[in-house]
Amino acid sequence: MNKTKQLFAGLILMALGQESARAEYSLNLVKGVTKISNDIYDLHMLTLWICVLIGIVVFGTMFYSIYHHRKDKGHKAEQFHENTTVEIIWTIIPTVILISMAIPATKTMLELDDVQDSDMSIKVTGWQWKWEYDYLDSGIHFFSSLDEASNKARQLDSGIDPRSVSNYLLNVDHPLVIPTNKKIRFVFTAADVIHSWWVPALGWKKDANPGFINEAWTMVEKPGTYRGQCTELCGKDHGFMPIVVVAMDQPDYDAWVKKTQEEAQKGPDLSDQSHDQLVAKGATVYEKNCSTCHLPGGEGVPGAFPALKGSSVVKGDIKAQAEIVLNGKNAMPAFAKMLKADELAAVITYTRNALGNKVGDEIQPKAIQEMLPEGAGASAPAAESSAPKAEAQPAVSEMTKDELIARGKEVYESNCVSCHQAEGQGMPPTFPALTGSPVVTGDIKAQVDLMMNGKGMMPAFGKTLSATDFAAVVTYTRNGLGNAVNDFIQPKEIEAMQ
Ligand code: HEC
Ligand code: HEC
Ligand SMILES: [Cu+2]
Repeated sequence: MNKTKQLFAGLILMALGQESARAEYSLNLVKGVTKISNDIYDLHMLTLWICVLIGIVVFGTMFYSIYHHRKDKGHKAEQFHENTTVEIIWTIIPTVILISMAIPATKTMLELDDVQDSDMSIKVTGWQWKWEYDYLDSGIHFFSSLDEASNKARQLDSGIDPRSVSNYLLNVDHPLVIPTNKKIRFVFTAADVIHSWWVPALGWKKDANPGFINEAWTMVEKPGTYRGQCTELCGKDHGFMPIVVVAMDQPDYDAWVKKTQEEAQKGPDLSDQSHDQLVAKGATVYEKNCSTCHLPGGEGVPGAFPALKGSSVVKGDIKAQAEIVLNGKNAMPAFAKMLKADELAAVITYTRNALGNKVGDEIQPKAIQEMLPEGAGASAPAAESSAPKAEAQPAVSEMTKDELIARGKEVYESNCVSCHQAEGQGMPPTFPALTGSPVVTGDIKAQVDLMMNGKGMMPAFGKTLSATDFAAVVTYTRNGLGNAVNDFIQPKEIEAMQ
């Protein structure tokens, strides 16, 4: 009964165009905060008014004729066919109307698709169930998930009233921060299933498909916080990966970039922790990252997500379990890149000593750090991940081709896969394939040059990789990933060029 009353109240408020305290019942599209979103709004209004006008004219004529020319007044139906004048009029008028709508619509569509001359690019990757943002220019990289308050409240029988949570299901832990008045190009892809990135205030929505790149752009004029959601329909959990965009004026944005880069440099806390500390911290990490699939109590979803409660993997060798959590397995995502070493150690320890399990052991962040591929773990930009390596190897020494290839594979996996993909197949047309690439199979100096200085969206690696890593990855791309050029370059030669 109460529900019905609320519904009626909502409908009445909606009809009156009033805002209720709880939600906005506005009838029209939102205007948004970009030129494009305003253009789209204007286009919508133009078309709406044209339709209203047509409706009034057509129905007006109809009702007028029906009333004034009715039979009891003595009118007789006119019998005419193939009246050329009438046919010409009813062809020309709709054509003119259609053209008058098509011209502004085409203009807006072209503008919507024009990602050229952007000031910066952000790669957006959809994951089950979070978003990953890669700032291709500054190297900033992080994951953005549902905020903790919403996540707690949304659990079945949580006992928390969602109305007591501000921005329920529309808030995240790390928002996407962008500068105002800059043309920002987005490239969209996904790591698992199809997602869809939608912030109404920006005026558009884009699908994020695995193995495929979509593009869009925005330029926000006013600083502010703009909220949106994943609008993919397949699977309820897309409803729990909201999007928050924070637009800041350039000085504030610059300060944010600096702060974020400094934080990333700090890396994970690798100090040893007590068993109880790890378990306590692991509970939070588990709730945020694992409970969607394995469920809060660890009972899993039979047939889809195995139970961790009593799992032979969780009760077995701790290293083997860490291997699965770090590198993933089938539908289980790889967490090596998403969580820091201390968080990984905590959540692994937690699964073994909670959720009905009592193994009694723990793993320390240091042990996890050793298992991570270099450069993964901390959401550190590529620059930081390779810096310590350069220190560990002050003098560049001669290496054999095989040594270079082996090392190059590691460097490739932590610095290049996100764009050129695991097998070097790339994501054409945005990220070229390295397998069979004319650059990789051509002159080695030209390849080194391109990688030193970057090109378009290809970052410059001259300063971010050590001479050894640089030589190794060049050698690897030419002799791995399906290429067999059979040459190599020594770190010394790279050093001379850096
Ligand atoms: C998107 C869903 C999903 C999320 C999120 C997820 N897992 Fe899994 N997990 C799976 C699936 C599916 C498997 C089964 C993999 C297989 O064997 O094919 C699995 C397997 C496991 C296993 C091995 C269990 C066994 O008995 O085989 C462990 C341990 C595990 N996950 C831990 C975690 C931890 C810890 C987290 C959070 C950091 C996590 N998972 C997050 C889907 C998920
Ligand atoms: C942020 C995404 C990104 C990353 C990371 C990246 N690249 Fe690229 N790469 C590109 C793009 C985009 C191009 C195309 C540049 C152009 O021609 O405008 C490219 C081009 C290249 C080319 C020339 C290929 C051709 O056929 O034109 C080579 C070689 C290359 N990259 C190697 C690497 C190596 C090795 C790494 C890792 C050390 C790497 N890239 C990391 C985006 C990336
Ligand atoms: Cu989604």
